[in-house]
Amino acid sequence: MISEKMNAAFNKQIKDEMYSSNLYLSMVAYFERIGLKGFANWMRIQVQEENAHAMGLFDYLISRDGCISIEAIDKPETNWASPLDCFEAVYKHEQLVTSLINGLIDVAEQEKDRAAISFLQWYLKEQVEEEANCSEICSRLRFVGEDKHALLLIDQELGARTYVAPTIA
Ligand code: OFO
Repeated sequence: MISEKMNAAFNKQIKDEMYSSNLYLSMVAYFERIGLKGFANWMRIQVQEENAHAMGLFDYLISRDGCISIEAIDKPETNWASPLDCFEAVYKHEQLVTSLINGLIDVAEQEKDRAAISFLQWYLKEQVEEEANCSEICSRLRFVGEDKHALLLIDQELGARTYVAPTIA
């Protein structure tokens, strides 16, 4: 069993994770367009991670005998001025997601839903990692500036990222 308020908050977060997935898919297209395949690969993995985050919430809500409602997802941006501009948008978005997860935990606390509080700890820790990863890439992009050779080295490195399915518990 789950309270109506908690149920609604979970449904909203499922939608927000799916928005993240679509936003990053739009970024895959951007990086493919400008020929940075390694950056595109990094974003493709980000898409898979966001789908896993959405499904983690989806399956959790089912396990609590909740009621799933798939909400409409807003259209994401399609263009960015530069790889740095794009990664700054990722960083800003992940900060927003962190505040959404905190809000979800606030609801769980109001509802005295200790099981949900415990479940959401994984998402909280994941956000720390998400923010740290994109903050680091932003710093490196700022450091290389207009140096195209250095940009290609970063592209090569990001191209090596592989997907590891998260164990959400
Ligand atoms: Fe789901 O963590 Fe990024 O948004």
